[in-house]
Amino acid sequence: MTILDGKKTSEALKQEIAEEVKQLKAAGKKVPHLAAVLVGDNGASITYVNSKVKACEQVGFASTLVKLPADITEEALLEEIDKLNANADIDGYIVQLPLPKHIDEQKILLAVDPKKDVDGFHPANFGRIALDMEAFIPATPFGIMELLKRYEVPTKGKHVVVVGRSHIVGRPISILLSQKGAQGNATVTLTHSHTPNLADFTRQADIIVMALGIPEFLKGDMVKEGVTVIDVGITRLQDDNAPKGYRIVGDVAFDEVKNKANYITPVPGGVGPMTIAMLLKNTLLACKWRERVVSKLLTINC
Ligand code: BQF
Repeated sequence: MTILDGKKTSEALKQEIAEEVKQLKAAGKKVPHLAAVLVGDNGASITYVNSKVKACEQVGFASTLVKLPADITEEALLEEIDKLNANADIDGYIVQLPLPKHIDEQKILLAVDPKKDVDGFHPANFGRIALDMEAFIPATPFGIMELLKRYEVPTKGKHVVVVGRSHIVGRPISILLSQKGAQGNATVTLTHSHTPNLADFTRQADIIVMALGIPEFLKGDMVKEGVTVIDVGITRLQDDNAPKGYRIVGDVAFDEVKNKANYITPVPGGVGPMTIAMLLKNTLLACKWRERVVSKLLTINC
């Protein structure tokens, strides 16, 4: 059994990104600049945004945190989005989800310039992914693909069972794993809350991606010997003995499933840290792609 160590892998990735930033600087170019919009004071959201800003510092990116009150109107938030779209120094930005209930999330995500959409949540990016075009891939599925790549987990001809059809994880990862290419060429079954006898599917799977949000849902008797298990769950459970008053639990009963698994991601320290690293990767790409556009324009002007 091999643990797919997302913490270690994300550190290696960040090192590589930091190296590229040094080279950009040495060449007299601007460093990548990520902005994050945080609306309200949801505890988990604050934690996530803070780790993104910290990760920017680690690799030498510039970062901007736009903090907005929970009662901001949709109109005022859209104005902030417009400002970020127009700000030439910002290569990419994210709007931390979830947003307060009075705000239409879809409307906000549609307002993000797809070229700055480093979360890959704009329909233009989703469509481009589905059509095998260059695009921003949402950080969590992108991180899963990178983890599979670095550990050389075979996917070609394998049966992948994805559990959960969210726009951010389940849907996109099912597309990516079925695509042509090194980490693709899998046969993918996308399951969800209306799938009868889910265990009949998971027991057949060579690779299981759990993105359901139910703590320790996948038990030992629901998987076959030699399975690869990717756990995307991150439920916060109250734990008075833990330093923060809670502990993070995945969708997999790790201690049961690990005995049958060939490869398995832990929680914490699996997919989560990869998500942060791939957001940085997307921001670096945004910066490079913008550079490419600018140099094309210059060529025309000359
Ligand atoms: C780890 C997220 C649900 C809704 C909105 C490291 C993260 C999590 C876990 C993290 C997530 C989940 C993020 C670990 C960002 C992943 O060590 O296991 C990092 O920061 N994430 C988010 O920004 O918004 C979410 C999950």
